[in-house]
Amino acid sequence: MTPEQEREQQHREKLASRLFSGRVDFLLSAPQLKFLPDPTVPEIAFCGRSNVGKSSLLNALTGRKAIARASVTPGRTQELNFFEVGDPLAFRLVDMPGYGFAKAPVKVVERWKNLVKSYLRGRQVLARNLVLVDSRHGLKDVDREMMKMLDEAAVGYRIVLTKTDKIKASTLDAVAAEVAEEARKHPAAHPQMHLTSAEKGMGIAALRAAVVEDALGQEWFSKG
Ligand SMILES: Nc1nc2c(ncn2[C@@H]2O[C@H](COP(=O)(O)OP(=O)(O)O)[C@@H](O)[C@H]2O)c(=O)[nH]1
Ligand SMILES: [Mg+2]
Repeated sequence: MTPEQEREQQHREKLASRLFSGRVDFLLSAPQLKFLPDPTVPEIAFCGRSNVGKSSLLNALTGRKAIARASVTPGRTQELNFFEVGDPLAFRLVDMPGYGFAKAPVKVVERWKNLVKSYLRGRQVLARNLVLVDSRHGLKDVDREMMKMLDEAAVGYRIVLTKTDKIKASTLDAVAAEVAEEARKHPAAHPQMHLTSAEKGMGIAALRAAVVEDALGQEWFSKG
């Protein structure tokens, strides 16, 4: 990045952080499509294997200690959880059910797939998906299956590596290169990957700016 681009990026991150530090509220949990909120604003959805760090990332992005967890009462983990950002409302974040949990009954997995597939295919306001991948493990088959589902639904997604504080920089570089290489073969994968740590804050400001850009467009940053 040139110094000029760096200043521009810092400006974008500052504006995005300001938006996230304003109103963020849990809206509702949708166990079925008929419970989705009216599609009045853009949506950014988050998905990943259970335990990948999805709740922690949502909390870090919004600067709240427990906004994501607040909705995860027992039985709520198989639903689409909606959060609203901005006053006036600017966009929504959608916490999708975690996948790849051990020993989930076939019926539960089927129900999850149907809900997620129809949401991905039918949701006009869905602007981008974030696919979270644990940086210690890299891509697993369930992640590949999710990426394929997104390719087929033609929903663009960014890959976000989580928990980067847990591994050595050299190992992280290797995993990131491997994941990026594989992502290049997926038509709907965004070329830019995000390396994050919800624990240490690494990559969080940049991801905020990316989420705001995906939801509201590049123009939003120059409206000041
Ligand atoms: N060291 C570290 N641990 C993390 C990070 N993000 C999540 N964790 C831990 O990983 C576990 C699962 O996180 P959680 O956000 O609940 O995952 P979820 O199931 O995907 O919502 C928890 O014990 C978190 O404290 C991170 O960035 N760094
Ligand atoms: Mg969670």
